[in-house]
Amino acid sequence: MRILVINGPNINMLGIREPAIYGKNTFSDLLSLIEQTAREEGLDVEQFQSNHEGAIVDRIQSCYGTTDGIVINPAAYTHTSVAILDALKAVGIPAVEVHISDVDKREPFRQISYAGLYCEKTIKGHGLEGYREAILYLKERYGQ
Ligand code: CA2
Repeated sequence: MRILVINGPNINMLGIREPAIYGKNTFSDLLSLIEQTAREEGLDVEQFQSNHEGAIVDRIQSCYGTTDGIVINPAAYTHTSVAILDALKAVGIPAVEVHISDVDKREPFRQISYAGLYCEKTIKGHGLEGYREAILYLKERYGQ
């Protein structure tokens, strides 16, 4: 099973500031956790991070016909990007939204999610572990 994990803007800065919200782990720790999950579960997992909305749209489009599931943390674009929502709808691939923090307990603007209107599940506030949960969910639901 082929899964793409997409991380949006500033996720590459994890661990540098705001540990009370996002924890002390770094982006490199996140990459390792996802690689380890892929190895343990026998999955083909690719990772992509970008600070640019159009690059994320391009990467989602490139999944068409090649990828079985998408795990996406669109970061700040969660709350603004109709383009990312439309790209997810266009490719029609099962997707799970992940947020490291519990966005429901933060500022009101973080409680709106455009990508979440497409994703069949949202995992929030479970820290980096949320990515593992999302991958396992896709494997259980769509893997053979
Ligand atoms: O909780 C999440 O995973 C978020 O998607 C993270 C985004 C935020 O804009 C969303 O509302 C919720 C932020 C990504 C990382 O931002 C950093 C900020 C300071 C230091 C390091 C990373």
